[in-house]
Amino acid sequence: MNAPETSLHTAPRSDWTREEISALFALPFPELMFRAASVHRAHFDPTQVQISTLLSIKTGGCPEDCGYCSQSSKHDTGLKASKLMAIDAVLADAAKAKAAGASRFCMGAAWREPKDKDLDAVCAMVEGVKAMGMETCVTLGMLTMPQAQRLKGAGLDYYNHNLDTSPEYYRHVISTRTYQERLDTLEHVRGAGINVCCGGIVGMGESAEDRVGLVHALATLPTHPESVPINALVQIEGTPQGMAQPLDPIDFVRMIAVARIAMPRSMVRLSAGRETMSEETQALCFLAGANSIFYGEKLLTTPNPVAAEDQALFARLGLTPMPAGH
Ligand code: SAM
Ligand code: DTB
Ligand code: SF4
Repeated sequence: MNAPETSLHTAPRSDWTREEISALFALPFPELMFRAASVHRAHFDPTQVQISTLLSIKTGGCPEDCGYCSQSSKHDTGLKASKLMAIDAVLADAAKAKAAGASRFCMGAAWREPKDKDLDAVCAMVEGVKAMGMETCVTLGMLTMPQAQRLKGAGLDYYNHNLDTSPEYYRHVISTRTYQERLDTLEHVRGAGINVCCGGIVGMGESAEDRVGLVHALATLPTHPESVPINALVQIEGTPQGMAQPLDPIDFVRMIAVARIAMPRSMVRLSAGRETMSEETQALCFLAGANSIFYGEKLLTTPNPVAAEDQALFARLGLTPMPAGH
């Protein structure tokens, strides 16, 4: 089938078919890039990139078996598990991130789901970070509706919970939590009035059709996620995905471009994987419509480009950080 016309000023659609998404991936690269860049500038200033800093507030020892993850207790990755950080220590790190220029602070915990007692501390962290004038995001695993409502009450702006891959490929990557459970958590987050941050990972040995399936699953959610992180797999020794075939960088750029076209008003985040990505590939991702990155020398457990490197890249490309509140 031919790729659907790319309309610039219509409301975001949630009725995408797999065939339409597949036809976008199949476009000649210059045509795909032109369409993605046109959609991007119809909704955003293409020179602005939102910057978020990540902190792992509870590292390792996770009971889930996600095949890519350094923090699963099911894989022998040599990572040392630690308890939930103290509130003061988290706020001190948040202050450093703000001083370095981040407008959003994202806190991640290696839990299947938070215990209610843990949520007390996380709510205090959210309140503290918000009081500094930054947007807040947490990723804590599965969430019930009352838990989502508590986080909303603390002022949480975004909750990150990824679909990770297509519904078909999912069982090859994770066995301890179902796709439907992920969709249920997303519904609770949305129902509580928190912005949704939801995306996935590419480079896990999935087929081109699975990448179509992931974009389709995201773009047919009743409301598009406000933030869509596209992660390039960071290979972790000791995990089942540790030996996956690296992805062609052009295919990664295509993934960003198709996500941008399918979810025109969402922030598309060029997420994990930048440490080993060339600056030229990153530039193509920005041209394809990526307008958010993780900033600071560490993601959760793996390295990210240091701030000075990203500042130099922004200067080289004429990009500027997006102010908070977008
Ligand atoms: N435990 C929570 C959960 O899984 O919902 C939150 C933290 S988890 C590390 C957040 C997301 O990071 C995962 O869903 C996955 O998409 C991404 N991620 C984790 N390890 C990764 C890796 N090695 N490479 C790329 N992305 C990764
Ligand atoms: C997301 O989609 N990517 C971030 C964030 N959400 C929490 C995490 C990336 C983790 C990369 C591997 C690590 O550092 O452990
Ligand atoms: Fe646990 Fe999240 Fe890692 Fe899965 S991705 S093993 S849930 S920390």
